[in-house]
Amino acid sequence: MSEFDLVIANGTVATASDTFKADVGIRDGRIVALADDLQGGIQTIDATDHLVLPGGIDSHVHISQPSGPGIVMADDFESATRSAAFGGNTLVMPFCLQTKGASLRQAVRDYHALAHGKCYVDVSFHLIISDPLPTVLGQELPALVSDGYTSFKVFMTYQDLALTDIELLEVFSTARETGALVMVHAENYDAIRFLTDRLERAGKTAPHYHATSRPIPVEREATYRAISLAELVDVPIMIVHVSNGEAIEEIERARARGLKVFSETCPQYLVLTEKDLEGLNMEGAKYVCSPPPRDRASQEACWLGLRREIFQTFSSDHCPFRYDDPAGKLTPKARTTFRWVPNGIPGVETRLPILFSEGVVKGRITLNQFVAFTATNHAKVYGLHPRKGTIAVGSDADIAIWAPNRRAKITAADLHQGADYTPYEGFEVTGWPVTTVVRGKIVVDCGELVGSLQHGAHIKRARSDYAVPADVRL
Ligand code: DUC
Ligand code: ZN
Ligand code: ZN
Repeated sequence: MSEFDLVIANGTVATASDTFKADVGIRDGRIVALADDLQGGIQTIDATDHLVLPGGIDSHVHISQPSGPGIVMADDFESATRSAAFGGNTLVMPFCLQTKGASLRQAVRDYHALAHGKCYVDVSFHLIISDPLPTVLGQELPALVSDGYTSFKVFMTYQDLALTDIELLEVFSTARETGALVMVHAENYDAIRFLTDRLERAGKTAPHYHATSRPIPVEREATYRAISLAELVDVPIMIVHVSNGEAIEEIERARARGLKVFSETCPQYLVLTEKDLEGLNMEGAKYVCSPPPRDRASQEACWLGLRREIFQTFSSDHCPFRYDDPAGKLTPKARTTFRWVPNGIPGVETRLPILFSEGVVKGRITLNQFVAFTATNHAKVYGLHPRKGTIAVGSDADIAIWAPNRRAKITAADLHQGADYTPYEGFEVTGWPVTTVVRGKIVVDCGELVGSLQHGAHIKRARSDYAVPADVRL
């Protein structure tokens, strides 16, 4: 009998802490050996001149999420996980949305039905709490956390999603009691409504006014308020999609006070600006996401936040809508005002190449930081480590093999997503993931899809160490 099902030979392995030459021996979906020269694989991949990295974990993606009347997300589980695999990811974490008045448990059942048999890579669900009913906070949520859904997102903006301060406090308090990690979308709903009404009255309705309606103070205030409310109940929080230096300063100030405030940024805040929303006619709608891309100074602040490891995770916030589609960005109402442009951009396939090229190749971050920001820290923050997010004996064999010198120009025609455009069209990168292995099975082989929709599984998660309140000693 062969010792290994698969050997990845002659590559350079990098983890969040080390870079070394080693062969990786895989059996029954797990890494069972790391050594100089492994023989005896049923199958061998020659990774000479390639990097062997933990498969990307994208802990912030939206798949088949209800998005309002007449609007349909561009990706279902099949296309999203295919696109993720081509982008070097082995696990993605989409959000299971509770709609107002509805049961969270039923939402989870329905979401599993959408994912079942439709995943090329592994998935693990976060929850979104839109209606903190007594039954949800008292019974459903604690039971779901015990069942392995150990993180959930709350919104401080959007009709039908925004929670009031007292609701946030109730939800934060439940997170503390159950040991779940809360993710916060920090933007001030009333301020956005005020600015949007004023812009519309002045006839300023083109897509680029989306950015004008959500300036930095809208995000900075909500970030500070979320932190303060979390401080009141002593619960750790994760501020997602941070876009600028003033919000980062609030996070740093909170940390300096000893609070457990974690944070995430995304590619759009490193390489896009609000100028991108100024395209002709409706073209700017392709870049409408929230918070909006800002300016060069904000980009620099986010790079510094990565370099100084203020951010733990770098996610795509993949939230895809087709552009040329009445069920997407060009929904008829969107032509009347930016208020109705579906909010979000695709990015699960381009997240890793953009950070690798702009970060590692250009010397802004190290290769080991890249691994931490794109895989290991996601696993640690969300209760998947050490099974996921690293290359170590005993861990799942979730691996991306990279051609570090390969040059590519990003174009929608080459991507494997459901959306008909990419906000990064024409962006040039160096370094591309060529082969993706999920629990020992090759899903993408030198740019060819060879995986099966039955292979990707939903992964239950442990409670995160990051969710332990600051005053509790382990
Ligand atoms: N928040 C997200 O996290 N994704 C897309 C839209 C939004 O507001
Ligand atoms: Zn959000
Ligand atoms: Zn999101």
